[in-house]
Amino acid sequence: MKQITLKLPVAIILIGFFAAVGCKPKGMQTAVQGDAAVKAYVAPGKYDEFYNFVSGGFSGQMSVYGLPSGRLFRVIPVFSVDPEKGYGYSEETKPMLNTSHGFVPWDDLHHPALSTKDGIHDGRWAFGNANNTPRIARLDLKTFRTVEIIEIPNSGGNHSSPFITENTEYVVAGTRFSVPMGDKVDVPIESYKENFRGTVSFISVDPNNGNMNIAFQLMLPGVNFDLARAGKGKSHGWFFFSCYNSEQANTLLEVNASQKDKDFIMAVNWKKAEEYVKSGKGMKKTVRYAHNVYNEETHMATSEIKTEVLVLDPKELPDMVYFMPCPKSPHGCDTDPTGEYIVGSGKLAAVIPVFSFTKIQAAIEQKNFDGEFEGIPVLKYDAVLHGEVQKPGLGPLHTEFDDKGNAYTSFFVSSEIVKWRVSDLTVLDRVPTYYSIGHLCVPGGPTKKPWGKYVIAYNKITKDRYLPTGPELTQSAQLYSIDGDKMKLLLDFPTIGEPHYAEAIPAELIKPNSTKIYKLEENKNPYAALGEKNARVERKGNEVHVYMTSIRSHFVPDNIEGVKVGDVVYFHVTNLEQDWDVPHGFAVKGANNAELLIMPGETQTLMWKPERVGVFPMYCTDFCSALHQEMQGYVRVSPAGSNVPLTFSTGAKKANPAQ
Ligand code: K7E
Ligand code: CUA
Repeated sequence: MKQITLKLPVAIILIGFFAAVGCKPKGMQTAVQGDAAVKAYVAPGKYDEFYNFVSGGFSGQMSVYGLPSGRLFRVIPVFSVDPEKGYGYSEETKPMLNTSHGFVPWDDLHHPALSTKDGIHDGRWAFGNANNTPRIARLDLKTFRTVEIIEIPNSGGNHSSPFITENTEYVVAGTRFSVPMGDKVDVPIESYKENFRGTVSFISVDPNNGNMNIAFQLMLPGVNFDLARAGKGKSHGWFFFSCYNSEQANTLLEVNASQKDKDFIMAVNWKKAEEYVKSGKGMKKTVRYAHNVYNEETHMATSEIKTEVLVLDPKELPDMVYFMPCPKSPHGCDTDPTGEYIVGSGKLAAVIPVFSFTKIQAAIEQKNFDGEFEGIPVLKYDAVLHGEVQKPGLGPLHTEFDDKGNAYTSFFVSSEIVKWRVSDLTVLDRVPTYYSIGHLCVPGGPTKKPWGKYVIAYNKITKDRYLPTGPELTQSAQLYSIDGDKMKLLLDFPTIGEPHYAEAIPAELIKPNSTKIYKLEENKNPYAALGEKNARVERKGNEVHVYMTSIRSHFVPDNIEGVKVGDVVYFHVTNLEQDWDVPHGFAVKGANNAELLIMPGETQTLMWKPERVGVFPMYCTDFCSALHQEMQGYVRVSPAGSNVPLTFSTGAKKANPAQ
């Protein structure tokens, strides 16, 4: 207890800084200057230059904005159910949210990662991490939909994720919480040092179809892995992870994990790991994790529970993992476009250390070690350091890069973005953010080819920037131009959920490939009604299957009788439209479920358990034509045991359109 009270001033100093500086930076400006409005203005009917994929944090979603306008285009449900789109509510999408813990309808998404080839954005996929129940999702950028989710076993929380290698060979997942693993999991929490372990997972991505598979995991000492970046260019084949809590504390981390002057950045030689895997090294461990895949032909997700993972132990397999000391609880860990420099951002550090890949290689070669940490060699700080950015600001978090050799680091405590030159570590410019920036994003910033032009701040606190909306204000981002020597604030725009990281990509890499419709002739959903003549209602015991079609502006069938209390009704609705941007919706009164939103050519299924007798309206929820409001029907529900016959019709009195 004595030790704890002695160290509390660290936290108090931070809170003090935050209150004094973080919330009210000096020189606060509410108005932008000069040509800012013109630079952020995208005229009505004109397209934006970039897509911005922004994580939703605790909303579990990813949202898509245009840049420079800040206009919101779409909210893509990833780990959270979304009644607007029926995601997680339709029978077809429920399996996407299955895990070894059962159906998990929510998560905390921090980091989007856009796929790359040769280290350059290729516009194929976006990946996102689930921080809470460890998972990685893959989104298809043709459809802007979540098409695959893989759970990460042996992980206590998936924060250091999903960062990708140069050719999207792997997405990685590092555990934030170390936890006991294997057979011995019922242990005292105080036995952290003996029993708790961390892992990082390398998940391979099939270059043809994107399918993910856990290739191998590294079993590591119990610490907290925070963030990561792949090497690229000359450092291709390596991966760098920041970690804090090298103190291995299990309580009051704000004090107990801030004791040491230095924590670590972990360097992993994943090509070496691949060699070990090829030569049959590593141990197969029994685990349980879900792998969920959405099939675009059946319009249906399937979930499979897998039971094995390959684990490599760097204590037994040398030359694969090294630690580098890094001042004070590093958060961001970012590699520059050349791959030579690795930037570690210690949240409590007064400098930003920049490591040199060439020096790391030399230090390894010369065994220039500073002892070991839990059996893993620690490289000498001075031997691997390119240099330190002096007096950059307070509370550095994350760094992105432009195409001119400059870095942009976010500072939470001093609430600013600081621009510095990578080669000589000179600070060049600083601008305030409103307020307390977390991540930042330069289009292409984490790639070998930054597109530059803007830096966007994703802020933690909004305070006085927007009209108040009760106790919680909107979350917010700010757009700055970086094409001149000085950064200039152009625009504030609100965001959905809490934005952590984001990536931006030129619109032209995505726009031409966007899916417009699903072709009806390719619809392999087993419950599809491909044409009105195939629409029908069938009873199987207490299940009633309605094979329904929708087209402007009616359903077939739209009158259904003979459903009974105690039945389970499945409305399989096929949207027969083959025009872009003509979804139909479907909803039934009193359903303990959401709506369906069915894209042209697609089939989706709503399950309904009618619990009372009556006639229940059903209708299309998406305003699809001048006669949208006429797009409606009725289901008659009779008492259990009633002998009202099962009939269905549209536009006729009890005539079956199929006959
Ligand atoms: Cu800095 Cu979760 Cu990437 Cu938020 S994390 S800021
Ligand atoms: Cu279909 Cu409104």
